[in-house]
Amino acid sequence: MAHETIIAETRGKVGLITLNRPKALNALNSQVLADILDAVKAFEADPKIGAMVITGSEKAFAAGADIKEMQTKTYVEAFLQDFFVGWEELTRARKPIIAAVAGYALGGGCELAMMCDFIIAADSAKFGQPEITLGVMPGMGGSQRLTRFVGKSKAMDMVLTGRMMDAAEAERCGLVSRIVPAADLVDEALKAAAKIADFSLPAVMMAKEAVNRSYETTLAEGLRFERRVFHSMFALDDQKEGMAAFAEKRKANFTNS
Ligand code: CO8
Repeated sequence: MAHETIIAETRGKVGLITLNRPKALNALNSQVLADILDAVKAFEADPKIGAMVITGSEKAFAAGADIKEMQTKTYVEAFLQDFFVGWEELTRARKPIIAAVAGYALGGGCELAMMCDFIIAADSAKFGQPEITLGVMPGMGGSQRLTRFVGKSKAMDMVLTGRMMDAAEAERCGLVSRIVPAADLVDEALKAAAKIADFSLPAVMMAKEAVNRSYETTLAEGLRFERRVFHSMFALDDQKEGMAAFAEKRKANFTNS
């Protein structure tokens, strides 16, 4: 898959997307959006792919939405284009996506990472929502998703002061799932994605859907949803295989059926 602003490649059962605008610290412009959506769509449609990883460079996962692209926009243009709405499409991906973050994940970069299913951070990672320093506020989900990840007090602190948070603080407050040495970041993220991709794809997709549901509904509704989905899993060959493999003390051979 050839793209202008990303490199999309497969590593076994994993689709790897590397942001590739080094001169702009991977700032997210409309071409990056189009390229990422195109690659994700292709990986979603590829039955050999079970999970994806989105990463950037050692210096920057992404330093935000492209300030130079938005600088001269008028209100009417932003409104009519429903500026940034396209990124929501990424959250509709049904296969898991891991964000592997080294260096700066600022503004839209932090928001892109939060749109993924979980974040693995290099010890060099720095997260922030510095939009306030530009005279605006987060526009790709930061005011909502960051608050759900880290709670109101820390989200207010980040959004209102524009300060950055290092990897240790991000792990402490639940923004990232784990920290790894910067040199191992992509390998560790690929390892995690490969592990997911070896499980039953329908079970993985249902589990992702159920966890995401917890963001959108009450506990009682979420629990009902979980139970229904759990019951439906007994229709999967992979449930029979997974439990038989446990009983027979052997490795399961999932067939995604
Ligand atoms: N957009 C465009 N270009 C960028 C961006 C960006 N977000 N970030 C960095 N660049 C460019 C720089 O302009 C520079 O280009 P050039 O060499 O042509 O001048 C190049 O990348 C390298 O950057 P620096 O020289 O600044 O590198 P440093 O190592 O000195 O600094 C920083 C790194 C601290 C990351 C610094 O680049 C920085 O502060 N970047 C901006 C961070 C930021 O403010 N991000 C938030 C952007 S706004 C956003 O994401 C959502 C906005 C929501 C608005 C809603 C409207 C509807």
